[in-house]
Amino acid sequence: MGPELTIPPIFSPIPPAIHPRHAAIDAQTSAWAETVGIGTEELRARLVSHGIGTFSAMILPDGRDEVVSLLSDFILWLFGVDDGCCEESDLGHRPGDLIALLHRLLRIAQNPETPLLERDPLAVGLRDLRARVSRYGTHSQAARWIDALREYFFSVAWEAEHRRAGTVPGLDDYTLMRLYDGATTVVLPLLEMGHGYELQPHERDSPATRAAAEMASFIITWDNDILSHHKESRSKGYWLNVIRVLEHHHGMAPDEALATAVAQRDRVMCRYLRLKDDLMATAGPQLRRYLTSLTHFVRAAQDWGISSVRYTTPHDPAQLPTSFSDRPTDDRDLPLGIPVVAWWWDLPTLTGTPGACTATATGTG
Ligand code: 3E9
Ligand code: MG
Ligand code: MG
Ligand code: MG
Ligand code: MG
Ligand code: MG
Repeated sequence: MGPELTIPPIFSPIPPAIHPRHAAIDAQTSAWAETVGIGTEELRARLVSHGIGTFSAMILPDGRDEVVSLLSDFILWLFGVDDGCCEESDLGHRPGDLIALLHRLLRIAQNPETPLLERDPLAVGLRDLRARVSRYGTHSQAARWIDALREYFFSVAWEAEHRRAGTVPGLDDYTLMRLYDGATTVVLPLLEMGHGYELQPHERDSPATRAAAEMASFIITWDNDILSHHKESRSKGYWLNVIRVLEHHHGMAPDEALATAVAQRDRVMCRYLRLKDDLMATAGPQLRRYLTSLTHFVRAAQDWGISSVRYTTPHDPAQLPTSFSDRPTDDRDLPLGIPVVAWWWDLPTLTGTPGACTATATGTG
């Protein structure tokens, strides 16, 4: 257990938003988890107290009700995998066995009729999620959702090897792993489904859109590392977090590691907002909608991260902020010195004003 860190208000110029049916969606997700039987009773009781429906309602504040509900059940399911199979379980120390389970789950996502894991609650839940993805998305959106699950599973297997060996990856490897193991990319197809459109491949796969999505993943997962540090550093087992990586490999004291992580996410937030505004200027309606949803996703993780009992842990309170800052601690438009993401600064010159970090987030899509 490390020394207690006090987390300062983090920089977020993005306005908050929430779907009006958040309470009903949260209640439906609790009922879904119970019906499917996700996790042990103890884990399930914790998960249904975390306000995951509220989180989903913040990600898609004006999305279709059915898809906000689908997203909510899916995020609870993801925590069933991340907490139940990886971070709090023996399987999470056996990467080979974990990969076998995850492969079988992928087959179920692709072909739900496959006679595998027929009574396993995670498989039962995944079959239901897959049916709803097919109902609200196109075939290619379903295929991308499965591909994104594969990249999430691949990264948690890598993390499991570090857990087994008791090792801490360096910052570059950690960043690469974290772009996927925060399960941010599996949410992206649902952003489209939430508003009933399909982003054209030439828009989705353009380097600038890809960079925006990667930067959103970076901000969401760095924010999670900052806000979940208390929960994670007090957990009984192995834990991995950018603050731990910076302490371990860069010889930083905890408060120095925290300030460094905050500065990194502030710089990426500034870069993200400039890129988003730049893309918005020429984007068609679908890409505008997508970028607006990505931005809601970033803010949702912040609002949920400072308020969910998952992170505030009232029985042993975390020192979390209750508000946000309108000023970055570092607004330099320079690469972070993390090679795997240096390409974000190689995109064609942005037209936005450097340092204009107070850009708007909503009302544009
Ligand atoms: C997050 O990292 C793990 C994911 C499986 C959580 C599911 C969340 C999403 C799909 C949306 C992204 C939101 C985030 C990252 C908050 P980690 O550090 O294991 O999460 P924890 O809650 O344990 O800190
Ligand atoms: Mg919306
Ligand atoms: Mg995790
Ligand atoms: Mg976790
Ligand atoms: Mg965390
Ligand atoms: Mg939205």
